[in-house]
Amino acid sequence: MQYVYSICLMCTVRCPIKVMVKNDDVKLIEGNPHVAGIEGSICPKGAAGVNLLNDDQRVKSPLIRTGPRGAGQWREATWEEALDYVAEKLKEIKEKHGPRSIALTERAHLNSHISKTFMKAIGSPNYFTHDSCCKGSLNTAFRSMTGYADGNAGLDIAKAKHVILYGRNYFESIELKVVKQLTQALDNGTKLTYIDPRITVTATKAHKYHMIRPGTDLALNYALMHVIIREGLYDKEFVNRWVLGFKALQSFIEPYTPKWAEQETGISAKEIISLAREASEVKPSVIFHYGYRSSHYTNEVYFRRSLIMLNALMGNIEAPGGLFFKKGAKDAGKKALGKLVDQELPKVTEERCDGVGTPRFPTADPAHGVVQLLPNVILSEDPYPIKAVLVWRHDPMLSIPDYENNKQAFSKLDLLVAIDIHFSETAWLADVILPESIYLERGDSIQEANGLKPSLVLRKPAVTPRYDTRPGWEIMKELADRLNIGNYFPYNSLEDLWAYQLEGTGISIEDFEAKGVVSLSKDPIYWERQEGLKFKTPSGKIEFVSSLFEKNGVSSFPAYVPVAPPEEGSFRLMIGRGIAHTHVSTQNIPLLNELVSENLLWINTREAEKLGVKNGQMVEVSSSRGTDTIRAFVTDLIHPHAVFMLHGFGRRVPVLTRCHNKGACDTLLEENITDMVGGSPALQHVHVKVRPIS
Ligand SMILES: Nc1nc2c(c(=O)[nH]1)N[C@H]1C(S)=C(S)[C@@H](COP(=O)(O)OP(=O)(O)OC[C@H]3O[C@@H](n4cnc5c(=O)[nH]c(N)nc54)[C@H](O)[C@@H]3O)O[C@H]1N2
Ligand SMILES: Nc1nc2c(c(=O)[nH]1)N[C@H]1C(S)=C(S)[C@@H](COP(=O)(O)OP(=O)(O)OC[C@H]3O[C@@H](n4cnc5c(=O)[nH]c(N)nc54)[C@H](O)[C@@H]3O)O[C@H]1N2
Ligand code: SF4
Ligand SMILES: [Mo]
Repeated sequence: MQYVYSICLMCTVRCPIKVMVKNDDVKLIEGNPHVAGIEGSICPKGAAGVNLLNDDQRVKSPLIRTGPRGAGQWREATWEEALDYVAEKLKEIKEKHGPRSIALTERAHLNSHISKTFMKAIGSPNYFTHDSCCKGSLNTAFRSMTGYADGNAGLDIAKAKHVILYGRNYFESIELKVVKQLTQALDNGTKLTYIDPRITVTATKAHKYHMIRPGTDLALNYALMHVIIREGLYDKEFVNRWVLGFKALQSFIEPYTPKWAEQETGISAKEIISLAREASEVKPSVIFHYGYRSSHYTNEVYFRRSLIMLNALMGNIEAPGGLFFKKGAKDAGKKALGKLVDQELPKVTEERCDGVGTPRFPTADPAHGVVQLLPNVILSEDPYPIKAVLVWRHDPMLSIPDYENNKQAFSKLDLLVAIDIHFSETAWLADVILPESIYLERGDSIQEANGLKPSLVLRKPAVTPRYDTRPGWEIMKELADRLNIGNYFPYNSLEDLWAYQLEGTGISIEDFEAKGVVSLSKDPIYWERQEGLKFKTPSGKIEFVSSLFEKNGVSSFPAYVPVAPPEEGSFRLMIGRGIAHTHVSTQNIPLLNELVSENLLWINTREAEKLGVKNGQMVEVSSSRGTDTIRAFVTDLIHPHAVFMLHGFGRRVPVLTRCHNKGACDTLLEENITDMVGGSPALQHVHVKVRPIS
């Protein structure tokens, strides 16, 4: 028996793992016992990695399309053939339409420095990640107030005395380490308040639960701030020293009283006042959780900003039990890992096709783009044609709202390439599928795990590939060589790549041998709170009135506009994740499919009665974009204005036999509408009608 320390990739939380291997086969996957906060723990998806390894419905070799798009007609190709094919097509397209007509989109991952380098080297500005669809508006909220992206911030749940969660369903949409911290904190007396139009598992752990009317959390927050400021409950010293624009907030929230918010949210004024008081009592060790998924409504960015303001009013920045900024190698006095993208690379001068970072969309993050705008750019060719899209570890067909529109757009391309492990909906439509080896079969770039105690973590191969697959970093290098930009990829092996990253750090790859991680700091690193906070805004403060917004003519405090309640007989479609699955990745994995094989439509008991819908009955759900069928779950656990389903079901790809056509596809029903300040799609903007069908 042999043990290999690595990093899980059954979801992108990336927990450190310990893999038990015998005769080149994986016997068991556990959490890495040496990592504080993990200590051997694993979630159901992480444990099912063994099952993914041996899944015979994975993509087993490079495939080139031979029939119409999406018809499932492929020919197996050698790697040389498939890579040559892609490179030739890319050259042709670049020649004819310019490098900007090539886009790449990916779920940000450990090798993203490679894909960014690839795009810069070919001269295209059109690098996208999934970020906008997950939390673009949170990212913008953070950058507008602190100068940092949300990914640079963290929450010290372990030491908090009161945690307030707005639909952050930790106990189902998990982050293993935090679930453990929160469980421990609850045992130690931490208070939990949970706000969601739906009673989730997390709600059942809370001391207080509020069934808020969907889409009205911003009203709640304005009223909380109203009470906190009126009663002088905020941290005056912190606010005086570090906040820019407090006075503007003070006059802005004047009309937003608890009585007003009661009408809007359905939460009583008395409850709102007592939440404001209770939270303030334990400041600064109180957390108004600002996430996670923030692709809900068109005013999302202002809701996320209001959450950061609440934290600042509590003075919890860089305080134990509060909000902190993640520290990396440099903060620990060490050299950071080398990244390919830090090389001298050609300057890309073209504007992004989604307009991000230009006057057309100045506030969203050009480092990620706003990927849900891509389908309509492809269709309209405005501002210019996009002819080729490379997709790596991402399924935009399902992760961008409006499935039929996506299908039209991606079908219009001259070249669609998917680097995936499964037949994703995007891969199914592609010209070429380049199958990646799964995380247990490959190594990747070393991870910088930044936080209060930064560390480095290594993913390394536990076993050899089961099929004719390759690691993504090798696929990109092979493509780069064929496009004559191979000089920007100075590695020929995983060891070379690791050596490139580690150069000058004083750390060698052998240092990972014993525990799979290298710690960069023994003690937590905090900034000094009196004078040492390092906000990257022009003022050096937390900007309630944002320079980024004001200089682009965007208001920091627009008047509150309620989201429209559904008309009689319609419902707002809410979506989310469950404990057994990762987005759209795991529905066909046998063990996880056995746990949850279809999604259900949560519908309020009284509303179901009005429609004649019985528990367990099949219903038709329809929106302005499409229609699908699903089994009803009739329950008192959901607000009457909304229905809810898990994301990632109702799959169309027939060769995924275990999940094909099981449940309904949320993407098919959603409208592709964007928060044009923050950058997230308003995934829950859509209203649906429900009708019993059997
Ligand atoms: N309609 C709708 N859209 C959404 C959401 C929603 O709820 N509804 N949720 C949003 C959120 S929060 C997020 S984070 C995004 C997620 O969006 P995605 O990143 O698109 O979803 P995932 O399921 O994480 O993974 C996408 C693809 O990665 C592939 N994959 C898995 N492991 C590997 C690997 O090792 N290598 C390669 N090459 N491929 C791999 C999977 O097979 C899958 O096809 O979607 C967002 N979009
Ligand atoms: N098991 C599992 N865990 C995961 C993931 C996964 O795919 N599977 N993905 C990871 C990723 S990328 C992400 S982004 C996170 C997402 O983690 P969460 O942010 O916890 O996201 P969701 O599962 O989308 O849950 C959204 C919740 O918001 C509620 N909600 C809907 N509308 C409103 C509203 O108007 N107000 C309030 N207060 N609540 C509302 C819904 O009822 C639902 O319970 O999970 C991470 N963890
Ligand atoms: S939360 Fe589960 S699936 Fe995600 S990385 Fe951790 S162990 Fe793997
Ligand atoms: Mo996400």
